[in-house]
Amino acid sequence: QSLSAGRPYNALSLKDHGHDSAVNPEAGETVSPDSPDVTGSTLSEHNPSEKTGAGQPPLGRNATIGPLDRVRADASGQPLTTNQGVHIADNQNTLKAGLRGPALLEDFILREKITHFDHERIPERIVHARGSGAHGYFENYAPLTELTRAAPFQEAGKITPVFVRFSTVAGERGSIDTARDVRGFAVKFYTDEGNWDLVGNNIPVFFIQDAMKFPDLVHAVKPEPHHGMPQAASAHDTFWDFASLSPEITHMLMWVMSDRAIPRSYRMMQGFGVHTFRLVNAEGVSHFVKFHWKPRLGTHSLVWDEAVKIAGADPDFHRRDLWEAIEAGEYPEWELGFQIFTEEQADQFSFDILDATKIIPEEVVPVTPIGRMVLNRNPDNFFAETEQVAFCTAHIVPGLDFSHDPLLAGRIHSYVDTQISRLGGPNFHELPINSPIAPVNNNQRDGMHRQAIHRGRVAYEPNSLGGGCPFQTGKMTGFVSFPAPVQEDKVRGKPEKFADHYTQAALFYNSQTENEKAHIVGGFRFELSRVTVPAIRQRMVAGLRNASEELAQRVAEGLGMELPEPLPRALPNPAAPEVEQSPALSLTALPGEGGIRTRKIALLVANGVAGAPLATLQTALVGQGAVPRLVGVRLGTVKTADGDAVEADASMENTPAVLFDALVLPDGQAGVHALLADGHTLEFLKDQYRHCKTILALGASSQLFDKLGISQTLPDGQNDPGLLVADSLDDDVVAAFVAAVAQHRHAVRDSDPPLI
Ligand code: HDE
Repeated sequence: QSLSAGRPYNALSLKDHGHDSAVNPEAGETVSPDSPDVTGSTLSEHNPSEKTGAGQPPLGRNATIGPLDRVRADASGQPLTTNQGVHIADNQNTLKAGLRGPALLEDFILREKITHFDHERIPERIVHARGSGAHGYFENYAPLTELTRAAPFQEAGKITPVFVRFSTVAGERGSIDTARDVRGFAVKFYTDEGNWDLVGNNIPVFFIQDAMKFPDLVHAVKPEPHHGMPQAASAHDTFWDFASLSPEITHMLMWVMSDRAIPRSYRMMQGFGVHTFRLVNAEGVSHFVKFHWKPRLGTHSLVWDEAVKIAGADPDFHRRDLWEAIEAGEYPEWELGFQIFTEEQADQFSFDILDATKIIPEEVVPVTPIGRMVLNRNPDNFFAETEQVAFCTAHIVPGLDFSHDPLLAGRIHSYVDTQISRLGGPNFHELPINSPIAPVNNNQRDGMHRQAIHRGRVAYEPNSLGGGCPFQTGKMTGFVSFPAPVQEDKVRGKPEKFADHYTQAALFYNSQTENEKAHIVGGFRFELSRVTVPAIRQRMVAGLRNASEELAQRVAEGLGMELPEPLPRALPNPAAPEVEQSPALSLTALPGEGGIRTRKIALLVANGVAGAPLATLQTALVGQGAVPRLVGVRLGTVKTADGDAVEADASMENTPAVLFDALVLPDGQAGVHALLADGHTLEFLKDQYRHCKTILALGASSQLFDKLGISQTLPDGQNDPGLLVADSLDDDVVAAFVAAVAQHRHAVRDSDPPLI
């Protein structure tokens, strides 16, 4: 059996995906017959968008494909023109008075090109500037007519197209993906009755309770204004100064110091609507709801040392992961769940459901599965789609409504407002990625960049000259606000339960595994160790004492400081919580479907390695949907011990260990020696080991373990289930390796400080 590059999904050539195939449906050409197709419809269905774009758009289910085709541009086979459509004869030289003479002002071709270039950039989002998007669809499981009249939930099997954007919050547009941060999880549903944006995060609570504090929070976490540092990081004085003076932040800090803030992949994180919303049925009956997205692949995270190293090795780590998975047909999937509860239940809870720093434990109100979301198409153009998409909490449809959460209220204003400067005026809804599938008819007119050409003399209502159109529809199809009764004094203040800042912070910490707790301690220690003003550190640890004495003690130890007196509590006697522990709050609660699909596995190679076992393993791993890569000392040909020639897919220098989920060390004495001669090898092995990943050593390569001083028996005497040693490769070894990789990481090896 000869060793080949297998079918690593990120090695799919552009050619495989039709970029350069210039398919011309007009000429009767079709695309490759093995395109992914979620409906089972055949590719003989004409779809002009096959002409352009990345990947192979699956037909049928993604209704945004058709509408967006009207604006898709494809220059294949076309002459170069100006913006006025004039063919350009020479795109190399400015028009000059003589070969060595001055450039001429009349050169409209040069001026148009440079002028357009000068204005290519738009303001980046004030928060969530860095993000990655994808198209897909939501499929509803069962009719929910008793709960809501919202279009996506009316029938079983109903498909609603979506566009999703994942993001970090604090970093600028060109910052790194693996910063410790909340991730945005924004979903635009193009429903039959208008666009609904569920603009959520991967963490179910927020830093603050009231929109009034948002600019303060963001100013504190963003790079400090005098010197513009640090980028994409909360580990600095101003953030922790604000945090230590804002006890309401305590619960959120537990989440952002946990591994939730460094996900392994966007495909492996949960999403949450955060606020309480309302579902309203056709009779006007309302229930409260909290929205949850649960990833099919389970929740998996990086570890901090790994996240830091990935930031250098591949700043686009999450963007690349999402893109490559979709290109390979490994469509990420989430299940949408509702926590549904009544006003009467809400009144009984120990916390306030209008307080975005509180969750409703799943043990108190279970999450009901509602439908699934699949992302099956990469955007054709990053700027046109991912950058110009404008999410807005005000975009809701009949059947949904807001609660009185004061954080949500500020958001309903902010998102429309911010697009006006970011996207250059009030017509951003006409940008193709933002325009609804539902028809838009109203009397709003003009403004910068208006696309629609409105016909007729009438732009007002009521009118008789336009036959009364467009007409208001009344309750049957129109949006009606839920008539929540309100009768109180105007006041600036908060309800009492909002002042319990610590009960749920404790609930979160106490619901984590020992390993997760240690990572939270490590998160606080790292961040606070970067704080230069000792008083801020003191105040922060003093606040943590109110959430968990154990946590405060461990953080204080880590910082080499005495435990300060606890901060005074705003609410000394909070209501007793419904639960003391919530297993659902641990990342281990959602292991996913198991298996190793899309996991990246490094097989180290050098001249003289035993080729046959690697080839067998490679085939087996590809069969399981994993992505094995041959990683060499250099790129180029490697000669195996049998004299076969194989090509390395990557080198240890260009693709270091942190970019892989698992490692295979090859057999073959000469090969192992060649690997040992390169210092990268031990570094590779050390990082894989330190980050608790699965390592399989075949035959002679177990010497590498000795060299690093690692052993299958851990210091506490336990066996390390992620460290596999085999004299030769057989089916049992392959099965044991696959099972170990499917564990994601081996927490028993984790130690603080690291063993190696
Ligand atoms: Fe946002 N937020 N936010 N936010 N937010 C924005 O809108 C804002 C909050 C979230 O991929 C901005 O279009 C205020 C909570 C996501 O394009 C801005 C408050 C949650 C995204 C804005 C919050 C979010 C944003 C910046 C407190 C989770 C990225 C650019 C009252 C439920 C969407 C933009 C995308 C973006 C305001 C708090 C999620 C400035 C005022 C809570 C996922 O309008």
